Amino acid sequence: MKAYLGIGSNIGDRNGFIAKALQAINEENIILEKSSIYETEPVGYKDQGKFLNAVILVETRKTPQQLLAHISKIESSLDRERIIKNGPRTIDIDILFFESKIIQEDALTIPHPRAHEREFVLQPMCDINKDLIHPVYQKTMATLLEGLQNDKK
Ligand code: PH2
Ligand code: MG
Ligand code: MG
Repeated sequence: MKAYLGIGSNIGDRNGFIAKALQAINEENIILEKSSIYETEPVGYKDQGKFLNAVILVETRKTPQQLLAHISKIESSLDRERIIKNGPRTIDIDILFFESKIIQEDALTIPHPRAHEREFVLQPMCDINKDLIHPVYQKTMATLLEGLQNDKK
């Protein structure tokens, strides 16, 4: 099964945390593609440092729930502490898309509920697969990104 994961870091050695996260993800899945790494302004809670953001495509034998458990374990092992919602973090790994599944559970929403409205997700998604269709909004990553950029004008 193929899944797209969003990765973010805005504390400490951000590139180092991303590198460690990729290494840990690759221990139990296969990383097929990596986007560029982008430096982005914090969205939401603004009083925090800039993020580095990237997206990867993985081939996994896990279920979405098993994949979530794996990435949560990696987040904990990289000193992630949840103090402020949407606040600073050493590493954040989010499941953005899992095949074209739509899942709504207490602990897991796929597609990621804000993926379609975040440039720091859509820009790196477009690096990997700009023609991927969002299973809920039925628009490609390129179209969604273009929409956001037009809204800003
Ligand atoms: N993640 C958030 C909230 N705000 N802003 C940027 N630029 N990048 C992120 O990864 C990010 C954010 C919650 O997960
Ligand atoms: Mg996130
Ligand atoms: Mg998260």
